[in-house]
Amino acid sequence: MNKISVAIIVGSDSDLAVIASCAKLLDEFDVAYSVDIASAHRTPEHLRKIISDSSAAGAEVFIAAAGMAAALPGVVASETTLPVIGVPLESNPFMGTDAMLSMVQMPPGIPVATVAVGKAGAVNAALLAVQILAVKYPSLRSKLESYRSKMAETIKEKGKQLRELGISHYTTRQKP
Ligand code: RP5
Repeated sequence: MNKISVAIIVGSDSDLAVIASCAKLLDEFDVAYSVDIASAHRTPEHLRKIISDSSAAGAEVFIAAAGMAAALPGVVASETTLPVIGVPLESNPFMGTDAMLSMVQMPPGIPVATVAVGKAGAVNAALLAVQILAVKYPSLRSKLESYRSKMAETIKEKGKQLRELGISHYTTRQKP
């Protein structure tokens, strides 16, 4: 997978810090990606060009992250038949609920796979993109399996460390 497999688009440079978790995870899976800034409302023509250039460059999945009245993933989805994952980002005063509803409430016919708000969503967007690509690239399936095994091991290890410290769930709950 040397060509661009995932095209990440953010609505503003102010979104880049959160989406860094997504890019980092794609790096871990050795999945190639591009990152562009384009806004559905502020730069609609530029956005259309990025969608078209990314598709021509070999993008197979789009990840679109935006906050506020986040039309970005929906507009991307309206311009391509490739899968589009939407990451709603937090902003005041609605803490990402505004962006989430803009993404999840797409009209029938133009779906956006909306993930969690913020950093959790950025991580899950990368994993979902890898899972979509794994249908075509079997080598990614074993990487996903080892990612999950490592995650489970890390959680079990944390529980073990708690027990070694003599702290159990029960005693933690008894504290005021
Ligand atoms: C959205 O508006 C962007 O995705 C960003 O989350 C939000 C605020 O953008 P800036 O004013 O920080 O550029 O379009």
